[in-house]
Amino acid sequence: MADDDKSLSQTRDLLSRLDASVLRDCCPPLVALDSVEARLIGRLLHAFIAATRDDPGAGPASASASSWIGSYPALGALHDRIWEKLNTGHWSAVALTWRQFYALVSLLKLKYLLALTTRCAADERWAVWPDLIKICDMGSLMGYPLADHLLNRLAAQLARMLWHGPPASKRALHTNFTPLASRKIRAQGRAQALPVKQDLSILTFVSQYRIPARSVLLVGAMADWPAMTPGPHQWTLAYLRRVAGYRTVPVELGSKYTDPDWTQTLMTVNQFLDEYVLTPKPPQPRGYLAQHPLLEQIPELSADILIPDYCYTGENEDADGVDINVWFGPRDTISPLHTDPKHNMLCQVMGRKYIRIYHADQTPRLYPHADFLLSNTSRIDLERPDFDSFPLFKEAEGFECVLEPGDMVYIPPGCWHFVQSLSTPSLSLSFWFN
Ligand SMILES: O=C(O)CCC(=O)C(=O)O
Repeated sequence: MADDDKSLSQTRDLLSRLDASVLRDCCPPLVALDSVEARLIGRLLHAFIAATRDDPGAGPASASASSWIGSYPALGALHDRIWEKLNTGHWSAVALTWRQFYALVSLLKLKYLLALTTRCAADERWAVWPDLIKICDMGSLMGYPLADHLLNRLAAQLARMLWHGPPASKRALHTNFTPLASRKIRAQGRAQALPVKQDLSILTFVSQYRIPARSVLLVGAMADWPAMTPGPHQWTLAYLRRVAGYRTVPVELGSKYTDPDWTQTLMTVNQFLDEYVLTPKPPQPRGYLAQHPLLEQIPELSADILIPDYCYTGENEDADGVDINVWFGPRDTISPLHTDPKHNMLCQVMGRKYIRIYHADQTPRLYPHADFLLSNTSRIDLERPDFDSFPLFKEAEGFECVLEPGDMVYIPPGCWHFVQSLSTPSLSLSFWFN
């Protein structure tokens, strides 16, 4: 059996055996439901699973239970209904049950479509693969990690199969792309150079920077990362397309999160690269794949990086306590002046970034928003500071640095930072730790 066929049949086996375990995961919330509609949807899903369990390849039409629901359009209608629930009101108020349903319906759609692919010619089958990966990612991002992140694992497996599939399924990689530099640093106001260190020992880091909560730039600190080393795992756009191109990720749209027209959407990494990084078309808003745990979504990327030893100088004994997020985009993405509650090592993998730092003792000169949700964000727009409204800002003592590939900057908890990308592309990883 060819490798692809073997993976395909393993995927199908996995899916055909999942019903019991997924239902076990779902049953407690289904039983505990207080909404009539959710209970009804729960029953329909049970019926759908029962109807398709024995013979997924034949499709549900032949099954006896709930025959009216036994069709893909019916499953699609359920999917749309649940999607509507996920998009009504604030995300934090969406009941967990709807997210579990969404994950379950995504799994069922995948199972159904995969079963149908057995009847397709190979080229037709590959053509639907990106859609299958998208179903898994949407179910995983908007849904719930049912059955030990099964949807995410399936997405990874399907993406790998697609990459190793027929050449026609591989996208052309941009070879004629010229990196772009930013026209100017946008932050106004006085600042002095941030202290720079090389080969900083853990002891010195702790005594001179971590304990007194002072920021420092560590140059050349990522030299041993496979992601930074020429070779098969070096992070280039081509590599990211190969490993992550068909995966769906959240993208922020707008110049910065404090702007009223700022919003978020979901798209594949390939689409983000094509439309927002390589050839953005003004006046479309700037796109930023910001603060996303991409390494959790695509665990094979974790093998390409090393968690800085500095992250283990506090309560964290292992990688579990370190939150890793990716910040990827074109030049001139802006993260306005804000603080975070954890220690941070912000590491630059591709391109360059400008960082403005104000230590926590400068807070009275930085005018945090009064609104609780924005209380970690300054009211000062560093690109156009209004000195009349915020006169103390003139006295704020800031530091600045430019992160080059391979550099990392330590940002203590509560320390104000403003970040602007200076190149297309720019990719950083933040490591938040205790
Ligand atoms: O890189 C950025 O745009 C912002 C990074 C940041 O704010 C952080 O790592 O906490």
